[in-house]
Order: sequence, then C-alpha cells, then structure tokens
Amino acid sequence: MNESVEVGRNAPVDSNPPVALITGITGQDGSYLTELLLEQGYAVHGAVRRTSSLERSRLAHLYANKDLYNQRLFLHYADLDDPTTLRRVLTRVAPREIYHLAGQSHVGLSFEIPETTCEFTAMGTLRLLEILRDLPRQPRFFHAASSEIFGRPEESPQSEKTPMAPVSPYACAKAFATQMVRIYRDAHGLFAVNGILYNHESPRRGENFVTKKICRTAAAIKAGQESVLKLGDTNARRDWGHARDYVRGMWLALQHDQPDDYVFATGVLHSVQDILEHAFSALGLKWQEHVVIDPQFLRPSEPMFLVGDNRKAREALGWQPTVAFGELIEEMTLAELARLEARPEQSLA
Ligand code: F7E
Repeated sequence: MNESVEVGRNAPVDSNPPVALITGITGQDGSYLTELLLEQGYAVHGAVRRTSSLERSRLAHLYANKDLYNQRLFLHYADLDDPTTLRRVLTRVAPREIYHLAGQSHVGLSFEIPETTCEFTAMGTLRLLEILRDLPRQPRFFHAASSEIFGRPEESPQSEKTPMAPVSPYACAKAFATQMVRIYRDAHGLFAVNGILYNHESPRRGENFVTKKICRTAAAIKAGQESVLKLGDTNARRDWGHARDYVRGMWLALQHDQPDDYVFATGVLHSVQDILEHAFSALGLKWQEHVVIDPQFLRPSEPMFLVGDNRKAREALGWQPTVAFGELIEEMTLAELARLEARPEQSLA
C-alpha cells in the first residue's frame, strides 16, 4: 500500500448507515462484496494486511473515488495473526456485520505451506470468534467456508449435513474453522454463519487458480505472446459459479432472522477440460494444440465429486446462481483479451 495513504482515520463509530467490516477486502470476493454493500447504503470497513498493495488492486476504482474513500469506505491495517490490533479495530468500528473472507486460499500451495495455511485460515478464524465473544454488542458474523471440507464425500451432491472429510491442509484448516463457527453459534450464542462456498470465479480471480490461468493463457496465445499452457489434472471436476452471485449469498445469509449454515453452489459438475473447451473456442483456438501436462501442477491428493446441493439457500434465502458455466468462462476469457489489447506490452511474464 502507498505509504501516503491514511487508513483507519475518520471512521464513524455509530451504525447509521449500517456498518460492515470485511477481512480479505482486497480479494475477488471482498471487492464484489464491497460494491454490493456500498450499493445497499452501508459504510464498509476493510481489514488489510500491512503488505497489501491497493494501487493496482481490485479495489483501486473504489479507492480512487473521493466520494467513497474515507467517506463510506475505510481501510485499516489488521492482520489475522495480530489479535490486539483486530480487537482494537473491531471495537472502534463496531460493525453490525462482519464478513470473514481472509485466509490462505490456494489448495495446492497449502501442501507446501501447511503451517501458514492453518495459522491464517484456522487460527485466524478462532481469534476473531474469541474477540467477538467479548464484545458488548456482538456483530453478525459470516465465515467463508469451503466445499473443500467435504474432500472425498460419501454423498453427491453435498449438503450442509454432509460429514467433513478434508484431504488437504487447506481443507483441514477450513474444516476446523467451520466447526468452530458452529460451536460458537451453539455454545456462545453468536449470530455466526458458515457459507459453504463451492468454486466461484470471475475476471477478478487470482492468477494461480485454474479458470483464470486457462483464460489468461488462452488470450495470450491468441495475442501471439504465448504458445503453451501447462496444467495439472485436466480431468479434475468441480462445481464452478460466478463470484458476484456468491457474495450476494453471503449478504442474504446475514439478513436472515436465524444464524445457520448454507451451501452456495450451482449444482453442476464440470471438468478442467470443459474450461479449456469454452475458453479456447471463444477465441477460435483448439486447446489440444497448446496444452501440456506438467507434473508440478498435480496435487498429492484431490477431492472427488465436489458438487453442491443448494436447496437450503434457495428456499431459506431466495438465493440462486444466475451465471451459467459457459457464460462465466467466456466473460473471463474476453476480459483477458480486452486487457491484453488495452496494454499489449503486458505479457504473462
Ligand atoms: O483448482 C485442477 C486442480 O486451484 C481447481 C479455491 O478458491 O475453490 C478453490 O480451490 C481444479 C483442481 O481451485 C491446474 O487440481 C489442474 O482439481 O482453481 P483451483 P480449488 O483447488 O478447487 C475452493 C472451493 C476453495 O475453497 C479454494 O480456496 O483444477 N488443476 N491443473 C489446476 N489447478 C491449478 N490451480 N493450476 C493448474 O495448473
């Protein structure tokens, strides 16, 4: 972040307009959720890591808007491994709602850095719950849980009742955090909600996730900047939806009169090959001419048949996914091509 940017100043402490605090505000979901909450009239506070850069981030368009930044959008330095600062920010901001989206979110990477993953994703969530427990006015709390907690499930599709069976350090950390949220809801009476989120993507997705990697490289191949796309398991299958739909689910879950857990998913399985088909054909290319399998992208263990049963979210919250898989991949691919055409010198390197 630019050192000249003042964060945590001028933040109002009352709750009119409604106040929300988001951890992970600079991520894909954080940026869409910020837009949604600002549209709904909220004042939005974001906890950002000391190392976060806002200059070219997904928040840059909001942060550059003088009518919003430090008026209805406020940022505070607060890391998940620093409970004193988190407590100070939470006490000062006194939010009505907290959306906890931060954490180490890359499954493959979690095999390389399991301790960091558990520190942020598991312990970071517990620390927040402990702070909330002591607050005089407890905010409603949303935790971004993950379909990865089901790992190799005994049933498909999975629902809120499906037992957890994690198969990666990331999934294990998320399973811990998800169960802690349930415990704090049941034992301490917190309004604490798990949104069990299946894969959700958009043009703002991080570059090391498979949808973005494919769409980005396909566009670079079309632009003549790349010729090869290296991938891991192209037969891997997931339930992919659009991130904008999933952040609406987060908000709806905190407006309900009871705290509960909800699966947010499309209910449809697709393979990595399906992404390749849609991305390359949107550009008039054949993926078979460019894709090679590189063992460095294979994972030590893979979840199987992660597909969600979203009936509870539909019935209780009136939520539904609105963007079909093909539409999502085409949007991401064309956004990458447009980005390259706007700045042709910006290659993948
Ligand atoms: O992998 C396969 C890979 O990294 C999807 C996170 O948001 O969703 C995300 O986790 C699939 C896997 O997402 C490559 O092995 C093949 O089977 O895009 P991904 P993810 O691991 O499913 C869940 C719900 C979360 O909670 C996570 O935080 O694609 N795959 N070849 C590859 N994946 C990557 N990244 N790179 C490849 O080259």
